[in-house]
Amino acid sequence: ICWSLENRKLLLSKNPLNKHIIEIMMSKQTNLCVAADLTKTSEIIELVQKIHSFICALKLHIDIIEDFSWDFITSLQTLAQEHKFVLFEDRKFADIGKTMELQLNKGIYKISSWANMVTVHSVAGDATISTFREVVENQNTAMEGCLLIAELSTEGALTRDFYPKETVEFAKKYPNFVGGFICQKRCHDDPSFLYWTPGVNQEQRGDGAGQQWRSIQQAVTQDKNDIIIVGRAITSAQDVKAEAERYATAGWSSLISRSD
Ligand code: UP6
Repeated sequence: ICWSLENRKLLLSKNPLNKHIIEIMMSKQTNLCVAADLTKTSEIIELVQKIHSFICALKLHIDIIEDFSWDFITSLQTLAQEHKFVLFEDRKFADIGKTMELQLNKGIYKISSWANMVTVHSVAGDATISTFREVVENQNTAMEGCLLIAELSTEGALTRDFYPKETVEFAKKYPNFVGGFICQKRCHDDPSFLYWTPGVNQEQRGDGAGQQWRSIQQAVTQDKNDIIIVGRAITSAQDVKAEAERYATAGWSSLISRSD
């Protein structure tokens, strides 16, 4: 098995999301996804204007925004197009297929119309992935793929024992639609998936509310994840741009110096 990005790009032709992401990662030399957990659209746009050169993906929780508007989505799409990053809605779908379809397509946010990728819990079984596939195949959508949540970063999470392994089995059935996993440790031995990891902070180890953070070195070199998802370590920094650059540089050098 060869884990170099060049090799993985060749494996990914069937998976539009991963092809897109790996191209961005290689051309911008970054494996940083920033979690923009801010509640005002102007704060998110300002953040993106500072960090766009350092990210391959911008992760949102659209339902925490207090002044959502379609102008905001249009601005994000323009920035994403111009500066090359994907729009990632971390909705963590976890319901029956029909409800998931409605949550993807309807409501205020019409997620499937603008998000390039979303997260899906495997807890409801693989019907949710088959729903995701139907939406991508049958509708006019921005979505290129989804990530399955194999393992959560929180203390006491129930995503252990058989859970990551069974999640991987679901993903293997839909390799064109599942780009990879949200995990703490690389959860499968297949380089055609990408392994995304939250719970990264160079200075702090926890937020006092269950979140568990570890260093980039731990997340990428030891735990063998590919893409680091970083929120507050960057968004709460004094100098957001400098911090994004620091995380991107450290993340990328850990990734490219890893041989497996
Ligand atoms: N996230 C986790 N852990 C998971 C899955 N997702 O923290 O297992 C998400 C959170 C948040 C981001 O919803 O948006 O990643 C982490 O932010 P932080 O770096 O500020 O802790």
